[in-house]
Amino acid sequence: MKNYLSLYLVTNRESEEAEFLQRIQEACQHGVTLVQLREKELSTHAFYELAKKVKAITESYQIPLIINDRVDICLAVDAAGVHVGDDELPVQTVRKLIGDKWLGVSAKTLTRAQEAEAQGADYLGVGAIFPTQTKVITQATSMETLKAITAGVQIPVVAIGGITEERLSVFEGSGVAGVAVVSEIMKAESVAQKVKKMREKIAEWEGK
Ligand code: TZP
Repeated sequence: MKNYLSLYLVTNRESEEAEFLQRIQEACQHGVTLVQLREKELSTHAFYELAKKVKAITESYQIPLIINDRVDICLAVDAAGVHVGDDELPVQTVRKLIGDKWLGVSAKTLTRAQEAEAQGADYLGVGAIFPTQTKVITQATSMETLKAITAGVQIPVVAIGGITEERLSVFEGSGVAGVAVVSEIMKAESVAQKVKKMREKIAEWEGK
């Protein structure tokens, strides 16, 4: 799964649905490697309907879809996996529910990261590394903590929070498998150009 984490798009639905889906489609077409559907305010039914539409897009590009928080939606649409934070079901419970689907867990400390790994996480999301404009309850995670986590677990780690094209170079040598991005892509003037440029920059340090 590590290869799928390189440029990880986390969605933020701030536009009309047609434009939202169009942005996801453009991002998939031009090089994001994974999409996480993150919805905090939709009803279960609306989330399910939206997830089916997003999955139709990601599937057409053979890109995995991860559902934020909601195990039920993940199973209902047969997504590739689910990503959970601290306020969700315990990691080992999610693992039991989803079988061998991918399980991502948010971690802000090395202790939490190692716990999540032991409890069955497939990958970790670590951040916010930089201040973020996206509506989220989070706290800052330093680059030192990020590096301690990548060195202290076997599973792949994705950095998140305020990641822009300009900031990508700071992750060279950090040990991350990739970066997760919301606004830099979802709010880009040209999603296609932004994704292409980010992929090029990531390729410069990937594998180093
Ligand atoms: N978790 C930690 S920061 C964040 C999430 C979901 C939001 C990141 O959004 P952006 O716009 O890429 O800073």
